[in-house]
Amino acid sequence: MKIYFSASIRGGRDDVKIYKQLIDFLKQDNQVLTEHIGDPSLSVVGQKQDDSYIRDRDIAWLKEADLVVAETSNPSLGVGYELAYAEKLHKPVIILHNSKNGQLSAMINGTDYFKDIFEYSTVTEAITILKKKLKL
Ligand code: 6IA
Repeated sequence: MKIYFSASIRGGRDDVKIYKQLIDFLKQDNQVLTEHIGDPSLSVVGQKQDDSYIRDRDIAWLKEADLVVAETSNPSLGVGYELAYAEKLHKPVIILHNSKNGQLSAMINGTDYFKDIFEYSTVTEAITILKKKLKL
């Protein structure tokens, strides 16, 4: 299965280690199209002229994906945009939110389409949720 993993980049990289662990788990049995999100060396600054390339490439991957997994703990405009886009494309979506980081946006939590929203507090717990949802 092709998975689009969505998580904060310019919104802040404090949780990058968590993203990497979740991606490493998902990669065991799936193709993660956005593996770079777990790369700690991915810079949060970039050339503005690259942004339309990044956006169009990401949307192409989103269209190709069988499943979207979003880690929403660190608020990110890009993740919000991707979730809204995934809803429009009727893609299955799993949302993981670390309860330590405050409440999930009402615009995501209040969207009926998003049925699989899970709060977690440790990576092990998040992986257990993914295992259950992916029936591993
Ligand atoms: O607003 P954010 O930057 O936090 O948005 C993060 C989300 O948008 C992620 O789920 C990505 O799929 C997408 N995204 C945002 N920036 C990039 C990116 N930049 N490369 C790939 N996907 C991205 C490369 C680094 C750049 C800052 C120079």
